[in-house]
Amino acid sequence: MKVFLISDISDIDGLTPVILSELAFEDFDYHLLHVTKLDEYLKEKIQEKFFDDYDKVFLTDLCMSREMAEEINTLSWKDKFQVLDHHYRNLELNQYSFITVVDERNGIHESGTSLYYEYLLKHYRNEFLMKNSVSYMVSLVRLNDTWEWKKFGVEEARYLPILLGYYGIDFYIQNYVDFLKKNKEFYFTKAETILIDTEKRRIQEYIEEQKPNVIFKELDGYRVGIVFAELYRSELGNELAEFYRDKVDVIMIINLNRSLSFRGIKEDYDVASFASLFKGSGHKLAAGAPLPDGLKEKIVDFIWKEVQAS
Ligand SMILES: [Mn+2]
Repeated sequence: MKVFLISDISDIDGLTPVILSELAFEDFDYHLLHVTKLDEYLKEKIQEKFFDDYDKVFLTDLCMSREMAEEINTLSWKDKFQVLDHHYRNLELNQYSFITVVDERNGIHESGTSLYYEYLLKHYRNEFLMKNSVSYMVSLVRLNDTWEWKKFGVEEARYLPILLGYYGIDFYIQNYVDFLKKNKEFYFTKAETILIDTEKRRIQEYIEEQKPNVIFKELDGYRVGIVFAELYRSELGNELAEFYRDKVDVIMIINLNRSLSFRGIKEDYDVASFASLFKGSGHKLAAGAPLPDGLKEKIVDFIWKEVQAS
């Protein structure tokens, strides 16, 4: 069986399905992308008949638009696709046979990785997938992605994104494929523990540095705290939302090289619906959106004008 995986490039929840696929399948290829690029990518690849080479195409931690799903639904081979997603705004797409979206089940929030792992265990169970090391890593990813680690006090769930930051995507994947094949139990090595401790200190310093830089605004009934940052968006967003709890309902992080991120900690404020004002989407407490077109050029123009006026 030849398998193709399309998954979200932006965090460990999107990357871990690649690792799991390496454990589950012998003949396997993948492509990582940002969800905003997914429709375009699918359209192109369907036109090229790219998927003809594959028996199964998984999409994890992301979902196509309704229009795209509608288009795929007309294909005779649509059930070659299997979407496993947990973004609750896509729940209504469950009507399609090839889409499964689960946000919460029995009080537990799912993640792309946990849904994919469950699917693999059900259909492609093997000795690798059944290892404790694998199921433990999957649980860390889920706790991290849903931010439930805070509730359960599982500090270790913070560590995988830290290592991803150090290793980069390709090495992170290869490292954990090898590790999980070799080890029955999951653990962080001595060297990794040193990296993690150092990084934890740096994250805390970075957050402290950003606290006084927050710009306060209001939009659509939301009180917004805005910061410019490129690093540690989840840690930063959550901690700032906590720190400014009385002043803001949502934290907006502007990463000029990537995207807008939104983080909240209040159940009554839907961060994903706030993100939709910026053509974004996500979860109730964590969401993202693309940068406005031409933003960098506008910033440069603004700086130029200031200089010329002076
Ligand atoms: Mn996710």
